[in-house]
Amino acid sequence: MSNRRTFFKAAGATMLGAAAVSRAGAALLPEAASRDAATMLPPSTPPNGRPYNPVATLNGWSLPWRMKDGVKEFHLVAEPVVRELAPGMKANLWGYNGSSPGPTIEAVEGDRVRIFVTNKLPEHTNVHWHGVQVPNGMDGVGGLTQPHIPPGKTFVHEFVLQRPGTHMYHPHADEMVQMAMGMMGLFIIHPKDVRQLRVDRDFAFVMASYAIAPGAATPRTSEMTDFNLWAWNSRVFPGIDPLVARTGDRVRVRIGNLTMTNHPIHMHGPHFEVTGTDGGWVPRSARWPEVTTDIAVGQMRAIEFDAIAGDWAIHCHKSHHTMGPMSHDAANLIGVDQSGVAKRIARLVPDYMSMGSAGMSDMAEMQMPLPENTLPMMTGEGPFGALEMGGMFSVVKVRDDVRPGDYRDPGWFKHPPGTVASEYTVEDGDGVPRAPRIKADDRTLHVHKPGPHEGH
Ligand SMILES: [Cu+2]
Repeated sequence: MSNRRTFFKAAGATMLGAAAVSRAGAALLPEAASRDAATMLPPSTPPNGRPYNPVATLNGWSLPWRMKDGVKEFHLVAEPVVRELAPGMKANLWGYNGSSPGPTIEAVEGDRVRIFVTNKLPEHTNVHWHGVQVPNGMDGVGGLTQPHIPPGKTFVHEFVLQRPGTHMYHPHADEMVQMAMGMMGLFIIHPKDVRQLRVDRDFAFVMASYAIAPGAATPRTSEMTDFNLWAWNSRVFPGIDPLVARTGDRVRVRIGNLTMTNHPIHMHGPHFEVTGTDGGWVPRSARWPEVTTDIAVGQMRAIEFDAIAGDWAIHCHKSHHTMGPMSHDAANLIGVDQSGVAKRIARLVPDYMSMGSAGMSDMAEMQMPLPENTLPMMTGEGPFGALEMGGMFSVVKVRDDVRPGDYRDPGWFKHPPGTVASEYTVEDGDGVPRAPRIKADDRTLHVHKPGPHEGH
C-alpha cells in the first residue's frame, strides 16, 4: 500500500502540466525524426541510457530520442502521411513522423520520458498513452485531463515509466475519424534488468482496419462495421514482413488491436504461450499452451514460442480478414451455371469474367483488371502455387542458419526430402489400405422415428 501511495504522491509532485510550449521553447525542441518507408528498420542497440533488448516493429521503426539531463526526450508529430499498404496500393492516412502507425516508442522501466507532440493535422488532436501508468493530467484525454492540442501547437508530456509492458498510443480526440485514418503506435517499456523476460527475437505490431473503396485512397472515416482492409502496422498481405528466426530461438510477438473488432490470431507449427497482456507479464505458472489467441478491441497480447524450422503461417482466423479489399457483398454463385449469361455480357463488356460458380479460388490465379490503386481480393504466390490470401497474413520463417540480428527474408523453406504432401497415385499404392466401397443401398440412413402414440 505504501508503495502505491509513494507512486501516486511522486507522480503528482513531479507532474508537469500538459501545456503548450512557448515560441521560445519550440526552438529548443528535440528534432522530430521522420520516415515514410514501409520497410523494417532492424532493431539497434540504444545509444545511451539504460540498456535494453529492442523490438522489431514489422514494416516499421522506433523513434530516436534525445537525452537531456537524464530525461529521454521524444518528439511526435501528428500529420497526414501516405502509406503503401502493399505493393500496388497507397493510402492517404494520418499518422506520426511520416508513417502510420507512428514509430514505436521504446524506453525502460524507471526512465523519465518527456514527449513533445506537435499537431500538423487540420484539426485538434492529443495522445493517450494506452496502458501506460501516468499521472492523470498526462493521460491525454482531450477535454477531460487536458485541453486538445490545436493545429500548429506543440504540447509536452512528462512521466516516469513504472512497469515493463507492451502498450500503445493513439488520439483521444475525434477518435473515430483519427483512428480510422491510422493514428496509432506502440509504446514498449522494457524491464530494468536486461536479463529479465529476455528472448532472441521480439516482434511487435498493432492491428488497424480501413474502409477504402476500390479505386480510392482515403479511408471512409464514418464506417462502423464494413471495413475491407485488415492491416498489421498498416500493411496487408503480401506487404507484411515475414517474422524471421533461427531454429530453437525463443520468439516473442507483441500484438495490439486498435481495429473495431476482435481478431483470433492463429499460428501454425510450434505451440505458443500467452506471456503478456495489457496489464503486464503473466507469471510462468499461469501460462498455458495455445495455437490461437483472441485479441479484443483495445487489447494487447504477447505470445512466445520456441522456433521450429519451416514456413509457418500466422494470420487472423476470421477468413474474411485474410482477404483483400474488393467488394464483400457479392452474390452467392456457388453451383450456378453462368456460361450462357457470361457470353452475352462479354459482348457488351469485353473484359467480363464470370466467377464464383465453383468457389472463389479462381480469383487468386486469374488476372482480372482491377481499378487503379486497388489490391486483389486474394493474391500471393508461394513455392507450390497461389496462396489465395490478403489482409492479416504473414509467415514465421524459421531456418537453421539465420544469424542473430538478421531479419532479411530467407526465401521459401527447403523441405527435407520426403516431407511434403504430394499427389497419391496407384503405383504408390502397394500396401496402402483403400477406402471401403459403399453400395448405393448402404448410403440410405434408416432412422426409427417415434410415432405420436409410441411408448404409451
Ligand atoms: Cu481478424
